[in-house]
Amino acid sequence: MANVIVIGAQWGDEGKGKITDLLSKSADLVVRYQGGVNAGHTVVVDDQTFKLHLIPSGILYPKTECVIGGGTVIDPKELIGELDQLKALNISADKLYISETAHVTMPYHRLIDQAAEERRGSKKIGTTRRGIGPTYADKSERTGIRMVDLMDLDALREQLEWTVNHKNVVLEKLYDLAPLKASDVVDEYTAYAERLRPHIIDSSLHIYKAIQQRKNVLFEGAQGTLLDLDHGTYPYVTSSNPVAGGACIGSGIGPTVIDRVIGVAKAYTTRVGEGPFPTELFGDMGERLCEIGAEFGTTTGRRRRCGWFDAVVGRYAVRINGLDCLAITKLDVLDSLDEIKVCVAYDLDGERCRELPGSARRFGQCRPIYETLPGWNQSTADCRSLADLPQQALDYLEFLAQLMEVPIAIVSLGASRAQTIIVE
Ligand code: 2SA
Ligand code: MG
Repeated sequence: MANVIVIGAQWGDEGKGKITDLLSKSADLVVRYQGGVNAGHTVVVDDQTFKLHLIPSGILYPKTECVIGGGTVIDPKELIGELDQLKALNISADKLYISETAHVTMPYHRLIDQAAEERRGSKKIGTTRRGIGPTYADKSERTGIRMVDLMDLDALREQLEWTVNHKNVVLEKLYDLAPLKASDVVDEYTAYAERLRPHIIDSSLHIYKAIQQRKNVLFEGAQGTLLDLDHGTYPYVTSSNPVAGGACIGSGIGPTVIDRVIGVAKAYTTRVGEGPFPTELFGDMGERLCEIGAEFGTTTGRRRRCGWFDAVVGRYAVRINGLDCLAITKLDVLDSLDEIKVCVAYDLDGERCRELPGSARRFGQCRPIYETLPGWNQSTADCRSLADLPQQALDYLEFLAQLMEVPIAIVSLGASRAQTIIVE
């Protein structure tokens, strides 16, 4: 297993939760390195469904340590809610570690995210409205509050007096919202600080020591490559770096310790939120994929936009992340289709194009060029090896692997741990 990064190769919701859950079994440490409560992982274990946002799904294994790294943004209220959920199910969170350098989402971040989205009108990004962008903006502006600041209550009080007054100008003057009372925010976050204090550590050092002891570390990306702040479809992106490179920055480790990068992609494509999506299906077929695939956001319940597999996006993800192999998920969702399309290139102003244009507007003008493959019209839900799969499903997977020039190492055929093929 060694040190592995798992990333989303599309627009998020590729099924990383299930793949990291499978790999967590052999991991000593699972690390979240970016994002916040905008992420949502659904893990199904023995008929119990867990919906986690910040805590890595590795927490479900008793021996696995979980780290919420310095590149994440933490909404303490939500995190405590997740801790309570685990407690109610008798799952220990003793092995959950939180980086002291992670930034904290404050009440004004949520308010500003929501108000800014309203104001953007037709230019809205379709954020999860969880305050992610404003928390990262404060980090970049160097006015953010970090977990380590939350631990120093006297300094926190002083810092919040200033920050809340400053944000109140934005809330009142820019967005016509009621101001916040600094003392209320201090009281609320003081209580959170006490609850989270036992979990706060120097996580970069903790991970370093684990690697020195030859432990297996799994770095778990949230969202996906096309939502990356630097490499996604800007501005329709999140405010962090879900790509493999983000794992080093967001965990505080050097790139030489990474042994393997696995990309997770759905057998088709989904996107939640606004922004270009060349293979999006608007008619019955889109409805059908959404219905069969149960494509609704884990965090917001929003309906996900659905479309065919886009190999241009796939190849891009292979390049940007340096993928060693792919995990293809939700292949079973295609079981009942007569034929399946795969986008192999785009038509942009009459030219055949195999790379993503740099501007979202130009990307929106790309028309997919499809190749059509026959479907298999039978259930794959109970297949446990490649030999069990119908020939057309094998051909489909082979076609994807050829287009992306990386092997497919894992195929997932349903939500449960058993519905998985590990390609030998
Ligand atoms: P934000 O809130 O600032 O990160 O939103 C910016 C864009 O990033 C997209 N985004 C996501 N896309 C897919 N899945 C995400 N997580 C949840 C899930 C989403 C949900 O697992 O289902 O429940 O709605 C996620 N998080 C952020 C977002 O749609 C914007 O396009
Ligand atoms: Mg998700």
